[in-house]
Amino acid sequence: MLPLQEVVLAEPRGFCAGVDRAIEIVERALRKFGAPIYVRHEIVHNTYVVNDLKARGAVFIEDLAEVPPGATLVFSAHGVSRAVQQEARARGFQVFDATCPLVSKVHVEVAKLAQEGYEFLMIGHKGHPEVEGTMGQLDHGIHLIEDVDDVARVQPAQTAKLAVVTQTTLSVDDAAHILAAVRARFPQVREPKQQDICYATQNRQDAVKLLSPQVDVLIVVGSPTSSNSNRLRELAAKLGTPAYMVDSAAELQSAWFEGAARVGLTAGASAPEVLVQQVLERIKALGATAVRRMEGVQETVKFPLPKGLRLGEAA
Ligand code: 0CJ
Ligand code: F3S
Repeated sequence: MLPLQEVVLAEPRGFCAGVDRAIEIVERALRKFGAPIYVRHEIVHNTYVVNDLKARGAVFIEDLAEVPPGATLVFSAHGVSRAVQQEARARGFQVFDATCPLVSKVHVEVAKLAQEGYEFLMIGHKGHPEVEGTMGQLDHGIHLIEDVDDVARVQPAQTAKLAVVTQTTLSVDDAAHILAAVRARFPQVREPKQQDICYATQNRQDAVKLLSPQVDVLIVVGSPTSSNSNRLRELAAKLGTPAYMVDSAAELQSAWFEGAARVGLTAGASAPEVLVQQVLERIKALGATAVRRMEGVQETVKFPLPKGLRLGEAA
């Protein structure tokens, strides 16, 4: 059996521009207005990030009924429905919207096409907050598609004006497969000019595709609730590489590395680099001697902060 030798770090991995911005919004709100800052849903799906912000005075809630009058409220990176926006406005909260601009773009597209009379198919995972937020841009006329069977089952009221949108953090390959079934059944369907799956999801999956065949086991740092992190683990497994997702270094099991010479290491878009480094140290302690960074796309995307939280702005 080969001893553990090398850890190969995926590139890119970890935080995307939308996650950076969302966390910074909560941090700046805490600094500017003081605790408590209410956050609707986990700001991003990561246990470490959420616990860290909790310790600094963020209060995570699911229902706006839990927010007291006069509070400052942040919407999570995954976005919210119109109903949630309206309720927040009606109750007079000071709101900072940390919805990723790439999710907001999908919301705007849905609202615009709905005005033109379009009905929608949304490819996504049931119960995911992004899906609830995007579907919740409309009162009706948006149908959830989770798989190819749903494509066969869906019954739009009309098909002349039908558009398809997707969650931003899907498996690129699964989404393409479902989209092919949508096109086959509804050849006239209108598709986004640029796919709704975001650059960060695409890049992290591309990196895992390159890395998986080079390693004997792949570790993904990410929380169980994180869609994009789960997709990375799943992708490696589909490519035949044993893959495990961990929320922290403490979850690593030495048995996973038995007979493995090379370990791949990546992180979902919501998983902080500090956790990657802790996982790396643990794998080194198990015997890995070399660390290599794979070549990969350099991401330069950066999103502006919302008004009221920008540097140099008057209070
Ligand atoms: O939905 C998003 C705008 C992605 C946010 C970053 O990732 P995460 O793990 O919080 O969310 P997903 O479950 O959507 O991957
Ligand atoms: Fe936005 Fe994609 Fe990150 S939608 S929050 S850039 S995973």
